[in-house]
Formats: sequence, C-alpha cells, structure tokens
Amino acid sequence: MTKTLHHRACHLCEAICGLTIETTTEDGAAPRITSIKGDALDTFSRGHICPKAVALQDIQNDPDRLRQPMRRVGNQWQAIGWPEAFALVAERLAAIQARHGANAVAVYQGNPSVHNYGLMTHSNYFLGLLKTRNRFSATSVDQLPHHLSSYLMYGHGFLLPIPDIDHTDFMLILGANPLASNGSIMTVPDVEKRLKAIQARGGKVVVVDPRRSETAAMANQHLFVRPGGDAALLFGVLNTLFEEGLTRDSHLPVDGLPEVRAAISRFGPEAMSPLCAVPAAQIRQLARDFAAAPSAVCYGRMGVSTQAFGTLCHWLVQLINLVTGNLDRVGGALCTEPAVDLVASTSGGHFNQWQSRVSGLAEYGGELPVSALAEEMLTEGEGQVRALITVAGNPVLSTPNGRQLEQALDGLEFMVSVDLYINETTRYADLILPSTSSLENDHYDTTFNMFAVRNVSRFNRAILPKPDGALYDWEIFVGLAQAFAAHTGKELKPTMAPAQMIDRGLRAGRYGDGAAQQLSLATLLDHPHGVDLGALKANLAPRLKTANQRIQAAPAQMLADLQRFAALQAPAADELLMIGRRHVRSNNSWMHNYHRLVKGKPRHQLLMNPDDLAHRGLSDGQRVRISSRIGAIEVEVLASADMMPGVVSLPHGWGHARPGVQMEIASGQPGASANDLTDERQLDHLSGNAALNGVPVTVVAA
Ligand SMILES: Nc1nc2c(c(=O)[nH]1)N[C@H]1C(S)=C(S)[C@@H](COP(=O)(O)OP(=O)(O)OC[C@H]3O[C@@H](n4cnc5c(=O)[nH]c(N)nc54)[C@H](O)[C@@H]3O)O[C@H]1N2
Ligand SMILES: Nc1nc2c(c(=O)[nH]1)N[C@H]1C(S)=C(S)[C@@H](COP(=O)(O)OP(=O)(O)OC[C@H]3O[C@@H](n4cnc5c(=O)[nH]c(N)nc54)[C@H](O)[C@@H]3O)O[C@H]1N2
Ligand code: SF4
Ligand SMILES: [Mo]
Repeated sequence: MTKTLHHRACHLCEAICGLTIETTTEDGAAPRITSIKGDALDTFSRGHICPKAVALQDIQNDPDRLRQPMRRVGNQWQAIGWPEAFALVAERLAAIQARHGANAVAVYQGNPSVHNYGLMTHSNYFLGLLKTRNRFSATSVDQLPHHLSSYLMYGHGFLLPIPDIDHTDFMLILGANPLASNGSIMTVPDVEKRLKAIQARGGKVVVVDPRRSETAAMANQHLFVRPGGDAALLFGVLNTLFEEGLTRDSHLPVDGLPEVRAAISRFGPEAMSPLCAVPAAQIRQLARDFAAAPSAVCYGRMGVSTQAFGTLCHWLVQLINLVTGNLDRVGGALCTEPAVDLVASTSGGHFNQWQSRVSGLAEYGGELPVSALAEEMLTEGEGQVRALITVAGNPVLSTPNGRQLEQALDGLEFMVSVDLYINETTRYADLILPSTSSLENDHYDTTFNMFAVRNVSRFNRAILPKPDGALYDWEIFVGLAQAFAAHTGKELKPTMAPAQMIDRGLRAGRYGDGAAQQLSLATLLDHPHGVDLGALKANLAPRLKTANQRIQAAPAQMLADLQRFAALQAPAADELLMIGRRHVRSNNSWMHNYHRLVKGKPRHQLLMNPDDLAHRGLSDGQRVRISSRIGAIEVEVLASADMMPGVVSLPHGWGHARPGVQMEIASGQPGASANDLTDERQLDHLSGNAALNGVPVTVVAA
C-alpha cells in the first residue's frame, strides 16, 4: 500500500484554497482518495477549507457522473464512441447552419468554465468556428455589470479593482455574503478571518443587505436595504460626499467628475431614502464614516449586480472609491498584477456593436444576455435559434424563466452538452460529452488569480490518472473543432495543450523571462503550495485602456441610464420582493448528489419575516405557493427575523424533481427552482443582465 500526498488548489469556488489530498494505491489498483485537508503551507489560503472541497472525492467516485459520451435515442441513453460523437455534432450543426445561417446555432457557457483551465483555453477553438452571434453565458445572470462598468470607465472589462481586505480600515459590503460564498470577484480564501482582522485592527465592516446574512451578523453595522434600492442608497452616499466636502483628490487621471456631480445632484439622501428604505440620516452618516476612515473600500457583488440598476450600482461603487481617494490605493480597491495577464494581452472589449434579434438587447464582449435565449429559440423567423451547445452550464435552473427555456429546448432540432451529468438541462440534449473529472485534470487559475486579494500563482498536475477512453475538456473541443472543420472544409489553426499555453503566458508575463521571479511552468511545478507574488499595489494609471488613458467618470451610457433610474417608485404598502441566497454547502445548481456535502437540516425553504407571515395568516413551516408574473411554485416557508419586512429569500439551484434527470438528490429535498419565478423581462436594461433579485411575488398558503 502506498500513500501519496498531493498539493492542489480547489477549483470549486473563487477562493482557490490550497488542499492537501492523500491518495492510496493498493496492489496495482487505481489510486483512491483517502483524505482531503486544507494545505497549511499555502501562504494564501493558510489551511482554510470548506465542506465542498471534502466532496471532491464524491464527485470523483459518483456513479451518476458520466464517463463516456451518451446519445439519446427516444427516452433512452446509449453510450457511443468519441469519433462517432464528434462526427454527429459536426454533421448536425453544419447542416443546420447551412440551412438556416450561422446564428441558428446558439452557445451557452456555464460557471465551471471559468474554474477549469482547459475550458478557458480551448472551448473557443471549436465554438469560434461556428461564427454565431448567439453566444450566451452565465455572465449575464451574474457579473456583467462589473465588466461593463470597468469597460466604460477604465477601458477594459477585466480591470476590476479588488478590495484590499488585508489592509483596509473600513469595508462597506453591498449584496455579497462572503461567509457563504467564500468571496466573489474578490478571491479571498479564509475570508472570515480576514474580516475579523479588520475589526481587530480597529476598523469597521458595514454590510448592506435585505437579509441579516452570515456576513451581516458579524459586521459592525448592518443596514437593511430594499431589494433593487442600492443605486438609490449609493447616490445618496455619493451626493453627501460631494455636498459635505468629503472628497479627496485622486492621483489618477480622471475626466468627467464635475459632470457626474451635476447629473446626480437631484439624487440626494433625502430624496433617495424612500426608494431604498434607509433613513437619510443613516445614508449621510455612512458617507461620513466612509470618508473619515484612514482607508476604506466599497465592494458590491451579486446582490447589487443582478438587480434592475446593476450597472449604475457598480459605477457608483467605483465612483465612491474614486472620489474618497480609495481607488488604486492600499487599503482601498486595487487591480491585480497576475502572472498570466488577460488585461495586458487582450483588447478592452466591445459593447452594443450588435443586438439580439427579438428584443434588441446589446452584446457585450461578443455575448448576448441569456435572458433572451429562450425567445431566440421560440420566436419564428429568419435567424431563429434551432440548435444549442451547452458547456458546463445548467440554464434551466440558473437563468430566469426556466420553464420557458425548457419549452424552447424541447423544440430544438439539435442540442449537445459538454457536461458531467444528465441534469435538468442536459436531459434535453441529443448528445452529452463528459470530460475527465477535475482531479484528473491539471489546474491553473486563469481567472481567479486575476481577482485575488494578493498576487498569487500556482500550477498543479492532475492527481489521478486519466481513465482509459476519457478525454480532457480541451481534447473534447479539439475533437469537435477537427470534425467540424473537416466537415465544412474550414481551416483549423494548430493548437497546443493548455499547460504549454500557460507556460508561454507565464514567460511572457511580468514575472516571466527576465524578471526576478522567472515564472514558468517548471518553476510553478517546483512550488506546489503556490507562489506568493506580493500584496496588491497601485498600478491603475498606466494600465488604463480608455482612448485617452484617463478614467471616464461620466460615461454617456451611465448618464443616459439616470433617466430610467429617475422613474423608480417608492414601495407600495403590500410590496413583497424575492431575493436569493447561498449556503456554504451548495454550489449553484449541482453538487446536490453528494451525501457528505448536503447532510444536515433542509436549506431550500423560503425565508420570510414573522410579521409578514402573520399578516398573511401563514405559519412557520407551512407549505406556501409563491407566484410571480411568470409562474408559481410551492415550497415550505421558514419564519426568519433576519429578513427585512417585505422581502422573502429563496436560494437558486433547487428544483431537481424534473423527469428524466439522472442525478441522486442526496438530501431527499428536491426543493423548487427560484428561476421558475424570476422574470426574463426583468433586467438591468443598460447591460441586459438579469434582475434576479427584487422579483415581485405573492405568497399564499399552498
Ligand atoms: N435566481 C438566481 N439565479 C442564479 C443565481 C442567483 O443568485 N439567483 N446565480 C447566478 C450565478 S452567479 C451563476 S454563476 C449561475 C450558474 O449557472 P450555470 O453556470 O448555468 O449553472 P451551474 O449550476 O454552475 O452548472 C454547472 C454545470 O456544469 C457541470 N460541470 C461541473 N463541473 C464541470 C466540468 O469540470 N466540466 C464540464 N464540462 N461540466 C462541468 C455541472 O454538471 C452542471 O451542469 O447561476 C445564476 N443563477
Ligand atoms: N457555497 C457557495 N459558494 C458559492 C456559490 C454557491 O452557489 N455556493 N456560487 C458562486 C458564484 S457562481 C458566485 S457568483 C458567488 C456569489 O457570491 P456573493 O456575491 O457573495 O453572493 P451571495 O452569497 O448570493 O450573496 C448575495 C447577497 O446579496 C443579498 N441581496 C439580494 N438582493 C439584494 C439587493 O437588492 N441589495 C443588496 N444590497 N443585497 C441583496 C442577498 O441577501 C445575499 O446575502 O458565490 C460563489 N460561491
Ligand atoms: S472555499 Fe471551499 S469550495 Fe471554495 S476553494 Fe476553498 S475549499 Fe474549495
Ligand atoms: Mo456566479
């Protein structure tokens, strides 16, 4: 019996914790995972681990996980070979494009795409050949407003200033619950300790959230905000900073601040208070506290991104940091200097160069808002989508109006999914192409090193051998590309393995050949616990990619959107708005089939303030019917004094009891899908991002 210790970053969420994984090999059998622990020698994550990482072994061993390509024949699934599968995809997609045009094939790329470097480096090798404008992804049910505000203000969608959590004296958090999510667009393993450290050094954490979340509960101050009211609150704060002379000059080159000040002066705290349900005096005090702190950072995430004014919110977050002198400053918000730098190597992006066919929603970076996906399939006429490719995504559970999407998927001529499971979405596919599991893959974080609160880098080899007949994700895309190119007579550029691309990226980067660190694949392999490249530091001015290399504080698109904001109404007396939530033992719409992970009490219920329950004659634990414009679901309700009155919270990613799904529900609780209630027409109209939070609902006894 041999035991081997492997050091490896966890790829499951954005925190990229270092793990120590023990495998045991007996008598020539395949190695088994025998222990998963936090890696104390990872200087970034310092031994932190959460329950999801322990479930990595369950993903590995899960009998439901697909291990070979599956083809649907009627209601049955049959295993087929790779060459046959690639040929079938090529032939069907080529035929559909020949008949109906390139845009008749749509693509949806889901969240694990950014956690898996083979998908990052190679999915476009095939998808790019399709030349379709109908590209969609989870970005537009998530962080599109972050990218758009950075693109408009700094000239690049990936110039995302990250909170300097380890040095700040005041952290204002809106719409994020890092104690459950482990941080997002802020790669921060061990976030609870880092937040407590702010408090221990005499600083403050303030959380703005319609629910007293786990993070709000440990904060120095928590403000309830009406869902979707954050822009109003932030306008109030920014106006107070201007009015009361609390601004500080920035070292950064900035255009447009006087225009901002003039344009928003009508949105003062007194006018904004009824819209966000925060008293004007508290808005003013928040601005004063923020400005008075030696250093401060305003950080907004999911909760303020997936709402009706998501892009205005992120613009305001940037402006508040900027005018208080906290942008590009230690203890404020700083851009990372990653070893493989997409900001340096790519152009800034583009916005609104074309629009979706049916609703005219703007593209960003070559993608259209996913809220438009179903209508592009259901609306007849030239350009109608007839085929879909999903990659590591489950849009039936993760995008608004999932029921409508199901109907649309059912009518497609062809669908292929690159995925590990037969789940709520892939059950509609004609073909499912499963890759190796993550522990059979090498790993480099192309994405989350870019968002990390320190500059870090690590590369880890696969810890388990590639099973016979299996393909890595990137090999699947190479196979698809070759088959499609052969079928259509297109020319295919040569490619190389992802590890080789990373090696090139590292050597060409700021710590590469000629730099003191000399990072390359080989040096990273010598440092299995990762390499610390130092704290974040000021660097924004030379990296700006706007046309005149100056920050654009007043982009025309933002100023134009003020008119839409000005129409926001104060709440009606009986308003009930639905928001979402996450739990540390969840991962979006999957990982519910691992017993070790989902054990414990149920977590799928609707949370409601006790007064709101009483008002409706409902009681704790009762089964209720929740209705919105687009549908109704039934679920149990839990009384929670942590909920703001007039707000209910339902986590997404549930609703597993759908026919044909072949995944165990380990908790025995299928739950109901929040996205059977969210509305594909409820958008942040500027970016097209779905407004998943702040959905008007009614709740009655079931
Ligand atoms: N109401 C509401 N809706 C939401 C949210 C919310 O807060 N509220 N959050 C939104 C957010 S932030 C996101 S990111 C989206 C996520 O939405 P999606 O990205 O659409 O969905 P996931 O649940 O992440 O689905 C991941 C899929 O990838 C597969 N998979 C896992 N690992 C791999 C792999 O290594 N390779 C391949 N090929 N496949 C793999 C899984 O089987 C699963 O089918 O949901 C969004 N939807
Ligand atoms: N355990 C676990 N971790 C995850 C995930 C997971 O599913 N499970 N998903 C990963 C993904 S894909 C992402 S994008 C990140 C997201 O990470 P976070 O951005 O931290 O997301 P959440 O934990 O959903 O926290 C969002 C908070 O916003 C609040 N909120 C809702 N509406 C509003 C509003 O209108 N205004 C304000 N101010 N707050 C509001 C909610 O009450 C909630 O507390 O998490 C990642 N990490
Ligand atoms: S917080 Fe948990 S899931 Fe996220 S990277 Fe760390 S161990 Fe993995
Ligand atoms: Mo996300």
